Amino acid sequence: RTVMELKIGLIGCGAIGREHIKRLSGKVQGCKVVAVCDVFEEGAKKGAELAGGAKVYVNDVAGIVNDPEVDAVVVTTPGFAHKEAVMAAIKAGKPVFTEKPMTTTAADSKEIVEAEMATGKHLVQVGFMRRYDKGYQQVKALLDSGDFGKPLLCKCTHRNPEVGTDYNTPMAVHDTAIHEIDCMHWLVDDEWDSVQVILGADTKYTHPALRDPQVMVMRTKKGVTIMLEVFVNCKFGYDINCEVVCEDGVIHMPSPAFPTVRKDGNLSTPIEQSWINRFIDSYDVELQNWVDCAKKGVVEGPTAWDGYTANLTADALVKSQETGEIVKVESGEKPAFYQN
Ligand code: NAI
Ligand code: ISE
Repeated sequence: RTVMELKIGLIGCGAIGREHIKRLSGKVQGCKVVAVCDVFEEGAKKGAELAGGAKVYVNDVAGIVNDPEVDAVVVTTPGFAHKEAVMAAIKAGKPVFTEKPMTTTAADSKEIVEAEMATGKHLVQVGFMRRYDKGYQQVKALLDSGDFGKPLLCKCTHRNPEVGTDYNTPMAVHDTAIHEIDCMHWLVDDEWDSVQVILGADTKYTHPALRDPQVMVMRTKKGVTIMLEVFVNCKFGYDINCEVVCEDGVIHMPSPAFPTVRKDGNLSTPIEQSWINRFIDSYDVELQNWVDCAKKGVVEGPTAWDGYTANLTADALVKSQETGEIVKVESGEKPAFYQN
């Protein structure tokens, strides 16, 4: 049947869940959030209110996914809870958008890939929204033009002002660096070959369960080297940078601009403070595209295979956090089902 207005059930009414409810009830066209779910009733009620009234499910993933009023599912629970909701949506044959990471391990993500392939339908999209960011897209267009020759190495920073006390060393990989794991291999159009984590001096703002900052060195099969600084208690802002060094020049990613001001003897420019604003346009474009595609029964954005290979790379980085050694990434052949 043709779905005129995509009726969405959203699971996980926390920080990004609420942001997505607002955009799916405002900027994004052709959809409506008809049901929400959270483990906490209060959170679910708040989500329902932001949707302008929606059915409330409390701690009932199967209930919301199988609600006949729900055409498609959005998963914004923490990473460890994504698998249950995504698997339930696949079982129900409904399109599902899950925030990153698809799951927290490659083994779990492989189960999702196999379950989706068994249905013969493309149902899963992963929230790697950087592919929709104007800055990354401009860098990619320049790289693809061939005017800069081949990319040789990339220097990236992924800095957050601070994180909660439950954020630990492996989360620097599967919660944070997972964005570069997906985005940088898409940008240079190559697969990961090996990775290494270098740990050194820790900031006084961290705690024993979190090594911070971390340097991640990732190499693609063609030998492009990505040097990524992950620093999640940098204190000064949300600071995402990407520079690609090529044979015939260097490309620096633009970020949304702030005015430079002269005041009180200082010349200054503010730094972004949160992912909410830094990637605000990307989330809008990403979800509009997902809604349009879900109605047609197709997936144009990052697939379950992208989610799985990101997890494989993340697992290798976590292993290197423990040993300091270079770890190989063995992703295997992309199944025909996921070839464009
Ligand atoms: P959060 O902790 O603020 O919210 C998670 C919500 O899910 C909470 O309300 C919690 O009660 C609920 N929840 C937990 N388990 C549940 C279950 N089994 N069923 C129903 N509800 C459940 O977390 P946040 O920051 O909103 O992150 C959520 C997800 O979004 C994570 O996977 C995170 O990595 C991702 N994220 C992505 C961003 C991006 O830039 N693409 C930015 C921020 C988060
Ligand atoms: C968060 O979950 C996100 O996805 C943000 O984009 C990232 O910068 C942050 O480190 C994560 O915790």
